[in-house]
Amino acid sequence: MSYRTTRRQVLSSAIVASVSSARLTVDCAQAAEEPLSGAFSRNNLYFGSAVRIEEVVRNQDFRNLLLHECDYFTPEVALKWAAVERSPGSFNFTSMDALANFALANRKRLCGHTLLWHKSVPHWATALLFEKDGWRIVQRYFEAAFSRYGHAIDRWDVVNEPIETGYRMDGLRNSIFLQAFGTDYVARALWEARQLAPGAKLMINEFGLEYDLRVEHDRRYHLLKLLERLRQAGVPLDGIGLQAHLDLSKGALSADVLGRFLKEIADLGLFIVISELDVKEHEYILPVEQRDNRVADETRRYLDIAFGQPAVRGLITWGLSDRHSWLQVTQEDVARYPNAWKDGSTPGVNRGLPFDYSLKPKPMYRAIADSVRRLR
Ligand code: 9MR
Repeated sequence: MSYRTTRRQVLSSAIVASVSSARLTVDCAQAAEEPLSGAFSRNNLYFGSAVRIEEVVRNQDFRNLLLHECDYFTPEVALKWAAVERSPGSFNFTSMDALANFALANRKRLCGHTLLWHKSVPHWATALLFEKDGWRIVQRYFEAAFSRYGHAIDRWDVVNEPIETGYRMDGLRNSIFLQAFGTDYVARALWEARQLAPGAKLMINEFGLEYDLRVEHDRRYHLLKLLERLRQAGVPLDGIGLQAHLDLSKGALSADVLGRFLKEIADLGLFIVISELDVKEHEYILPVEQRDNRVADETRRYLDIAFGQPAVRGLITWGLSDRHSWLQVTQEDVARYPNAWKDGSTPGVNRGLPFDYSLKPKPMYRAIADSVRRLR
């Protein structure tokens, strides 16, 4: 697929070039059309990406690309508890400050990702959480985060990934938080956040909810039940982040199943953000063009369903370029093709983000742009 040829692209390239000098340094293949942020905002949506500020600082081209395409950033790591409070009561916000400054200076919005996540509890805290006033250390972290970024962050992932099937009847993850504080730790965290940030949007962020698989069906069911309980109890919850780590090994997406799930969330009065979109590939043996088309097709299928739900407010991809993706081609992926890459070549990186390793847009970029342009 060519990104250089259509009349609309040529026209919008001229417009883009006139609005921002920063944009002039963006590769012309990227600048060749209206940025995603523009297409999204015309539809009352936002587009953004997870970001590590260290990568922005190191790469001028990547910095320009982020500023060009996004109007929202999610800190990929910088705000997480284990990242900021390495020893009790001693906070290091250097990385998050740099990202917040970068966002504010460029008039971008920021997501508060993420406060309570079982995978990001500082080592020193694991025993302390079980002490009599163990909640106090959660409070201290919340207070530090909200007092520092309350002015810059309008939407917080207060609880991340609270659902896990196969262990408890209520589908709640048997996390350190549940063990230390009981099942109402989710509500408690949301109340705590509301007190510290009366005007912010408070969210739960969850993964594994996309496919027509038994386990994902159960995850959807348990998440909806949790949301229902929270709403009935009047707990301050405004929205849901659906991570959308798509996976080409998981079978077909069902418009029926996914559409109904999104509607049930919306019917509870909650808004939805597609919060961590990317695509894990499966058939690394195919020619690159076909791999990219498969990623793009899956993206298009998912977004066409998601954007059919008016409660969806925005889309964040989990990184913008394959250069910075958390998704790896694993040894198991390679082992599935014993006769491939015998010449010493490799499948390279997973190609599940809108821009490739050298920051050239891929068909996935086009799929995102098309999905939003087809909208309301
Ligand atoms: O992509 C993130 C990776 O770089 C970090 O090492 C990891 C631990 O902080 O978190 C990853 O991001 C996760 C996100 O915060 C929550 N959903 C799953 C993401 C991928 O693991």
